Amino acid sequence: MLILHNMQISGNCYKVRLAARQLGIALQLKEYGLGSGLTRTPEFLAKNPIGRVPLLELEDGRCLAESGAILFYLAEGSALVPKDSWTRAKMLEWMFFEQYEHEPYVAVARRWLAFEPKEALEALEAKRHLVPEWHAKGNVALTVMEKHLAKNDWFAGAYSIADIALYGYTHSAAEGGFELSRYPAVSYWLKRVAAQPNHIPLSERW
Ligand SMILES: N[C@@H](CCC(=O)N[C@@H](CS)C(=O)NCC(=O)O)C(=O)O
Repeated sequence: MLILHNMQISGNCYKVRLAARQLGIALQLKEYGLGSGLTRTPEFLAKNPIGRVPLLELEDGRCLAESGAILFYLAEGSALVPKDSWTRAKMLEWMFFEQYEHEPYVAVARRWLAFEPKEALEALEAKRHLVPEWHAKGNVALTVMEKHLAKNDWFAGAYSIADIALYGYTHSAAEGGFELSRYPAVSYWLKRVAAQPNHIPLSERW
């Protein structure tokens, strides 16, 4: 069986759990707690030198990092990846947008404002000056999404892994101090994603 090296609260890991569930792919989960240091052990770094989860481990021991790459690997050939090459490229465009323009601000604000363990308060204080920048840049990304979703139901044709990738941290953006009520089209899209067959919430244990 495929092993997902997982952190339950991570939106990046949630994307993979959600796609796998919707694709009917079984996963064995191995949990890495936030701040546990378990992603930086020599054993884990031998599997993923980047030292981060999600990490998908195949039965033959090959390992694949990066949530977007894992989504693409699991979903290729399914209805979650457009058949048409242009629409598939647009899907990838949104997934790269998610990683460069959205996740570094929307996810990072949530991570530090909602989840950093008490013992790391000093580290949070050192980052406090970055919060306005995370919010400003995260709101730029949400505005880009809002403009697209005002005219389209999905990011690339039909519901695809681009929607899953962007849902991961958008649906929990309030935990990072973002006001989703400012984005009505995004809010309707969140409801459409959550209404897809076999949707699971981030908190659901495998
Ligand atoms: N670009 C990566 C980001 C992965 C990432 O930042 N993972 C975090 C959890 S969300 C992590 O492993 N943190 C633990 C660590 O850095 O040691 C992806 O999309 O998978």
